[in-house]
Amino acid sequence: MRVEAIELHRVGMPLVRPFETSFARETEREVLLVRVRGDDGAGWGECVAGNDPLYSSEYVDGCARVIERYLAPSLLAAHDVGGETVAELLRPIVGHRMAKAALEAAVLDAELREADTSFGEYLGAVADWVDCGVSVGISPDLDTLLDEVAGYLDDGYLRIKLKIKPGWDIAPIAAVRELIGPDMMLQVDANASYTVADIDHLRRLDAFGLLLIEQPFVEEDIATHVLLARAIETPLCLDESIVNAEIALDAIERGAASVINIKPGRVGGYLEAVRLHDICAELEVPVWCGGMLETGVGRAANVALAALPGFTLPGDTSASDRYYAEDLTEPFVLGTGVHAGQLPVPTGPGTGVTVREELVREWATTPVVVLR
Ligand code: OSB
Ligand code: MG
Repeated sequence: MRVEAIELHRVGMPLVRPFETSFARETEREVLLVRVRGDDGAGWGECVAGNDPLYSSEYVDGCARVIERYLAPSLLAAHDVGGETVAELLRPIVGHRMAKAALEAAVLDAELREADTSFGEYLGAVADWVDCGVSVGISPDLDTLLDEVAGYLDDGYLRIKLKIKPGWDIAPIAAVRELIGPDMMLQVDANASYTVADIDHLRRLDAFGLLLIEQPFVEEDIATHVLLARAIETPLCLDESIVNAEIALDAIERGAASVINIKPGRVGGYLEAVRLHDICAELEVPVWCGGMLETGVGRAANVALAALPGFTLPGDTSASDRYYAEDLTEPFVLGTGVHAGQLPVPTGPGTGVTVREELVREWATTPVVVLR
């Protein structure tokens, strides 16, 4: 299609409860949505960058700026843009994967709506429902943590992920394991907050029957992950380090990770996420779909991705109400009965959800930017 305009919308979304990690305590997300208008239809994409560059180098203002100054002009200048050519058109601009991913998602959404095809069908989904886990932030104290986890068990989540950091690890993990019993899937995410000096300490996590430990060390430090992987029984999973499919292949071959968290924003888009999935499937490395506190716009596409066959572990694809009192699309609600703890894969064209444009307008934090 020919891209006629690219709109940047910024929306303030208060979280239902503060979300604390080793790197930040967030009470509100400022969501950057991009809308691509083409000669045959329009589509939406969500940029998953955080408010500040604390999880990775990208952040909302930076993404808006790089789209305005570099990425949108490249798409607007191209005669023909398709979901499958966005990454190639934007390749000269180094990095900025979350910004690129949002544009690619919007172009795909526009194209797929026009073709009457869902994201799931297009990406290769093989399931109608996906298993969901929930990512639980660092709490002020153990009682508050246990209350929150108990609520998620009642909701039906199939797996609990605890955020950990030095000083908040053994005690919360032990308490939650005690609460949920030995069989419930439990994993932890350190968001790069440990160092090589913590290897002996981290070996103690083997006592808790964890599914995996996610990203204990900094993004660039594959070597220390290899050391830890050799020292513990618990599988290691990488998140921040995995910025494309080749890096994942390298990390797996070096023995730094035996599980991969796939986040489309972090790797530059849904198509790179599928390549990463395919490589892992070939190597029989289990993958799961990560999350970045997405609204329904990003969640819809994530749930479709999580329905690919290699996604054998529950994702951080939680229901809308885990994050937001009101979502920007129709809400994602966990199923019941045989579908307890699962979300349905949207079946409508494109992402299959409708953006509530009146909410996007009402909750806007800045005027809309229209690039032509
Ligand atoms: O490390 O997986 C992470 C949220 C924001 C940034 C990084 C991470 C997270 C989460 C929450 O763990 C995932 C979600 O529920 O969307
Ligand atoms: Mg993580």
